[in-house]
Amino acid sequence: MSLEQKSIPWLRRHVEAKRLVETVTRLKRIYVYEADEIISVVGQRYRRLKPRRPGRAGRIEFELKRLETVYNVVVSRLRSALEMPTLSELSEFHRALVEAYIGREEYENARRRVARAIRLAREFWNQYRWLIATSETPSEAARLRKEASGRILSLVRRLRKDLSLLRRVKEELVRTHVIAEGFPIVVIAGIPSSGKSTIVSKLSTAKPEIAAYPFTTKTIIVGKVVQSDVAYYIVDTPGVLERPHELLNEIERKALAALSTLPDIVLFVLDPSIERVQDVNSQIRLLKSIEKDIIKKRDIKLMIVVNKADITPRDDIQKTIEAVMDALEDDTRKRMCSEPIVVSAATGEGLDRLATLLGECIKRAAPWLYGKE
Ligand SMILES: Nc1nc2c(ncn2[C@@H]2O[C@H](COP(=O)(O)OP(=O)(O)O)[C@@H](O)[C@H]2O)c(=O)[nH]1
Ligand SMILES: [Mg+2]
Repeated sequence: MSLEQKSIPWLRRHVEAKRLVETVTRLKRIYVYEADEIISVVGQRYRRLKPRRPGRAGRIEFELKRLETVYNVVVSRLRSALEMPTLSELSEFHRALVEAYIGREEYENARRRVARAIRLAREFWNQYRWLIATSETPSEAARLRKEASGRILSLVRRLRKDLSLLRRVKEELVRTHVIAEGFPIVVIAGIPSSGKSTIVSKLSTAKPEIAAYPFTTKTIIVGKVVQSDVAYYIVDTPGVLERPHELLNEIERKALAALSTLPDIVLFVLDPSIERVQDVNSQIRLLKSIEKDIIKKRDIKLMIVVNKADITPRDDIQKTIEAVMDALEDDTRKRMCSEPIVVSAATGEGLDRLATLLGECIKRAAPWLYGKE
């Protein structure tokens, strides 16, 4: 990492954003074949082949051609799977997603096994083509060709899991193309049912699934917000609860990956209403863990929203704000976009103001796009 990247956090994020864009562009050009697809392509090509010359030499040449076809199809398809980037080539977010999705080791091992299969296929081809070329009879050549094809295809069959894992990772990472335009990113956080998805849907183009029960955000939903002079993404996440990392499910782990690597601003939603699924103290604890692990570590901004003003007494709202502000460190208070904003995502109260303040804060958080103040 260069000196600038170390000393200027926003520059580091800018570099990360570029990396993310590049990876997605690259991934879009890669096709990862599943084992069965490779085997079926081999079959098709095989059937099209016809002997070109009569006689013994022609038959032997034909067997050689058949094996060469198997080898070429297999190796070219496996090579295209190997175009998947290594972990170190990925952006921090993509690495965290791979980790959340299948694990780093599993990913690297899958790539390694594909590389090994390519080497072995090449060895078989080199060894058997010589044997076939020098065989005494056409039937001997046919037997050798069968044996060699069998061995090469069995390499492919043994890669069944690895290839489908690489394919899944590719598809998963390509889906992040929505944020791969390099605009700044607001990640929304808060306990389940605090109104995160409702806020995302009101502020942006995204249509998140909104329901009266927790855990409805089945995947990470990204909305784009375009205001007169600023554009950014707002990323909805399922409630990342105060649970140890090992106990999080896949979607929660992905949410955590997004939350810990993407944001320029964290928009934290509090629910002080009677409907809240966790009390205000637990919500503050969640905010404190985000303060420690994300806001401070990544040197980013924080916006606090108190939602459900339509069903919460003014008094409770005020007390919640005081408790939250008390709990935050001085340094974090300085990082806040503004004072906490009181809104009702349901009625729309306060949302225009929230949008305006977020837009202004984005400009400060992303000087590479909007210039320094
Ligand atoms: N009364 C009221 N209900 C709200 C408000 N915002 C969200 N809700 C409701 O709270 C529930 C959970 O909202 P949702 O956006 O799915 O929460 P999430 O789990 O944080 O994404 C839904 O039934 C929403 O309709 C609000 O401002 N006032
Ligand atoms: Mg939701």
